[in-house]
Amino acid sequence: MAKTHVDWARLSACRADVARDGLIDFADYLEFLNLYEALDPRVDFNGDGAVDFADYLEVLNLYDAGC
Ligand SMILES: [Ca+2]
Repeated sequence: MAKTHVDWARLSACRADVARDGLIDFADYLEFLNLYEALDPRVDFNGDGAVDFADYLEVLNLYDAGC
């Protein structure tokens, strides 16, 4: 799978980089799933105070969009 390079200046705004390594790749998806399963508030991507399927859909959109 190809990796997408992320400009470090934009990293703080790149929410799809869940693993915080500067790349958008499968590691981010796996990290998201770990946090999602733990109901970690860091993956409340839509900011509604709950970790649920809407956040899963949001991260897929962010992942597709890249940074
Ligand atoms: Ca949410």
